[in-house]
Amino acid sequence: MNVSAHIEAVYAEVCRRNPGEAEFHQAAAEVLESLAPALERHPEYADTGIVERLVEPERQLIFRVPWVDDQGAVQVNRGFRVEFNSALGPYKGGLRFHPSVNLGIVKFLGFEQIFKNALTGMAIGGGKGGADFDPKGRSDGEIMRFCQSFMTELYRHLGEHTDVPAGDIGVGGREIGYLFGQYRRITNRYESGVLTGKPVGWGGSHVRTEATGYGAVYFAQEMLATRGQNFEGRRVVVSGSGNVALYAVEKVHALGGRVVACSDSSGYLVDEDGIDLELLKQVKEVRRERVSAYAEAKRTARFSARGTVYDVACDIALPCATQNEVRCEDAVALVKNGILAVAEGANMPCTPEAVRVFREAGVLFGPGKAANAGGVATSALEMQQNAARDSWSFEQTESRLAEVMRGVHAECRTTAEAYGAGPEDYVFGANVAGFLRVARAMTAQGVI
Ligand code: NDP
Ligand code: 2IT
Repeated sequence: MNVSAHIEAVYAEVCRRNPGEAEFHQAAAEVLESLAPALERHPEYADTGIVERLVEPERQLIFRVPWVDDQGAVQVNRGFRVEFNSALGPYKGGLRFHPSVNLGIVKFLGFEQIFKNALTGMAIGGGKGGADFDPKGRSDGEIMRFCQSFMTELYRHLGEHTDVPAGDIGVGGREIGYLFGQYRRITNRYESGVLTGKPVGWGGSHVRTEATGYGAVYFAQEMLATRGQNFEGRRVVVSGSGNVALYAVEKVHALGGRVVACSDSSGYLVDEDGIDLELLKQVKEVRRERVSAYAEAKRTARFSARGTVYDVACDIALPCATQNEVRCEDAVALVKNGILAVAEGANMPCTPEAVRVFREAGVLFGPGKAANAGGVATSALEMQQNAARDSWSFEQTESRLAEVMRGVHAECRTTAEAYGAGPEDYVFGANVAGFLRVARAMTAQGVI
């Protein structure tokens, strides 16, 4: 079978075997479309079924999560952990708590994670998990009981050498704390490295909170530098206002750019003075309110529940909310307004049609598996510190993060060129570079 027919057959089988999992099909298609040149150069990977094995998770867990709410009513959620690939190290990837979570979403995230983690050059495999639990409006007590019930099932599948979760949408330091407490209680082990994203002071790493947002901005900075440009004086739009978005805003401002808009699922906020990060953190992190509360507190800002944040003209866009939030028409609007670069802080925020629009317009485009790799890379640094019972300074950790992001950026470009594309084809470069590293390890370890 020729290489293209082989890839098409694998994709057809992914769709047949995983019916209804649209996001997983999308993520698989995007990677598979890049692989022909790599498989032509390495027929041994085709011969040993590497691609067929890569698209099938090593293990998929689905479990009941019963808990009691503040009214005394029993609630039942569904928990997931997809342990996708452990050729390079223990399964590593976040947990997402959001009502939209289902098996297909966890699989798309877990699949992306394999290549992202490989790109960092660190010893981490790929996995992802979560639950269809909606944390919005829940009390601290409800969040704690939910996390305890979730971990009461999940703990048996985890371990610092087996599977190491972290946060994602709806899971931050508070949730990681409750999850860790329950793991410690059940196992009677202080196994620091079993979860990352722990608060600083009891095993957490400096910079992990900031890492994904900072990393995405570093990645954008590297892309801009190849064209002799930078953030200085640039108008920037960031979508979302959660963990990734907040620290993307912080780093853009530190580099002399001005973030004029951000959003949440209820609408978007424009502040031409530049987003006041202290106020935004107060609204989102302390009060856990909607971004509209920012506009109520600051007169120069306006909130809109209609349209999208991408209607706001900008030089650089950092989508940091969720999958498929940047549609074709958003990309067209951004291009019309003269956008230079897009770096995905979220996982798969741009639809394939939007990516095509950026590519055809010559916009620098950093795909999530490269641009947002700073979060998981810093998780791996947290694991290193835990294993050594050590704790590094903020500066030391941030310089390691910056080094990893420079490395990921360079790897995308050199691999893209080496496999016959232009150096600016970051999508192709990221997919091929991630694939090659995993494929090498899988081949060496035999058919398992
Ligand atoms: P948070 O829960 O901290 O924030 C999520 C933000 O995105 C919120 O502003 C939320 O708005 C918005 N959002 C979520 N779902 C939707 C939706 N369906 N429609 C519109 N807006 C939505 O999550 P993170 O910041 O951690 O994660 C953001 C993205 O970054 C995700 O794609 C995640 O997978 C990715 N990522 C996260 C990493 C991390 O280290 N945390 C690492 C790498 C990638 P609202 O509050 O209204 O729901
Ligand atoms: O998508 C991601 O890379 C994350 N949510 C972070 C994973 C991690 O293990 O730190």
